[in-house]
Amino acid sequence: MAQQAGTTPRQTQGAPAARLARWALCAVITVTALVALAACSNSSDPVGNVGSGPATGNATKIEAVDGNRFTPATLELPAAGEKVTIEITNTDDRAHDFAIEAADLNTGTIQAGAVATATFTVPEGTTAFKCTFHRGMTGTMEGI
Ligand SMILES: [Cu+2]
Repeated sequence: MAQQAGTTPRQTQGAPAARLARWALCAVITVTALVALAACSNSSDPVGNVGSGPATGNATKIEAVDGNRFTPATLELPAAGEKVTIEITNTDDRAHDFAIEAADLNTGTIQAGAVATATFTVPEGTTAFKCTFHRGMTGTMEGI
């Protein structure tokens, strides 16, 4: 038997209240699952002169590694005032990012196995960098 457009077969299982209760339960389970997923999947958006993929020219190299660490954790850069590119390779199996708050810069999420670059002018003195996903995943850089 053909159905009219815009109509659905009438459900006959259960009273309306029971169907509503099942629907509400499904909605609660779905929302809970989405919230749990969001809580364990880190992400950040790119800010500043950053890019994905390897550097095209000279770059200071750093890796994000297993154990929520950067290596090396101390970077020696050209003299303050010079432009530098840092190439960040994520060799870990979880996502990280690379941010320099003093330079208002963030690569955005670097997925496992991915490479990103950050280009900026070397600040005076010692400058901190970090992964915004993992507390304590930090390092410092200094112009030499
Ligand atoms: Cu991290």
